[in-house]
Amino acid sequence: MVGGKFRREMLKKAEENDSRLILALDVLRGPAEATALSREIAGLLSEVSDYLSAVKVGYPLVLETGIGILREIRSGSGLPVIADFKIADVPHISRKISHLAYDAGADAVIVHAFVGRDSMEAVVEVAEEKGDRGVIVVPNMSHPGAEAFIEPASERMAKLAVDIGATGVIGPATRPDEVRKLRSWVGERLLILTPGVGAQGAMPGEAIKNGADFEIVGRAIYESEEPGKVAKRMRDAINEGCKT
Ligand code: NUP
Repeated sequence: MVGGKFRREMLKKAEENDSRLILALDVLRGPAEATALSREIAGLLSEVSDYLSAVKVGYPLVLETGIGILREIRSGSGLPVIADFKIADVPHISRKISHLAYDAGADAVIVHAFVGRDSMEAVVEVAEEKGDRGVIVVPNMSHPGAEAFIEPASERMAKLAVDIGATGVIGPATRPDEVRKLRSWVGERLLILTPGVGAQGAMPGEAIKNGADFEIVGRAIYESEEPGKVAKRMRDAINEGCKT
C-alpha cells in the first residue's frame, strides 16, 4: 500500500487540530491579480489552518497562479497538500503529471479510476519513487451527473483502488449511502475523503457518520465573510458526526 508517509502526516495534523476537515482551495481572481491572490490565500490560510487536517488544490488555482502555489501553501500553512488533478490519461502521461505534482510539493494526488489499472499503477509507481506519497482514487463523485456512468461502476473501481494499493478514495458526501457502500468495499485500510459538504448540499458530519474519514469543504468556507468562524463550526460539526 502506497502513501504511508502522507497518511501519517495527515492523521497527525488531524490529531493536532482535532480536525477531519480538508479545505478545497478553489479561489480565483483573474490572472492580473495573481500576486494579490497569493497574499489573499496566505491571509485565508492564517485564519483557517488551525481547523484543518489538509488543503486540497485543484486546476483553477494552479492554472491561474502556477504549480509553485502547491509548495507555497504547504510551507505557509504547515498542512499536507493534495493536488486534485483528477489524473485520467494513458499511463506515460499520468506518470508525467504525477511526477510534476509531487516535485512541486504535493503530498498526494487524485487520480480517476475509470482509466483503468495500468494508468493508476503508473501513478502508484511514481508515488513510491518520490518517497511514499499519497494516491487518492476517484471511484464515485458528488455531483448528480455521477449517477449516470460513474456510480454504476463504483464497486469495481473501489475494489481496483484496493488492489493497486491506493492510499484512499473519494466518496460523495452528497449520497451518504454510497459512502457506506464504499467503506464496505475498501475496508478499513483505505482513507475515504468526501467532498460535497456545504455548497453542494451535504451537512457536515453526515459522511463521517456513514464511514468517511475526512470531509472536504470549499465554497462554504472560502466564500464566507468569516472563513475562520465557518471553518471552526464545520470542524466541530464533523467531530459531532464522529461521535455518533
Ligand atoms: O466528486 C467530487 N466532487 C467534488 O466536489 C470530487 C472532487 N474532487 N470534488 C472537489 O471538491 C471539487 O473539485 C472541489 O474542489 C471540491 C468541492 O468544493 P465545494 O463544492 O465545497 O466548493
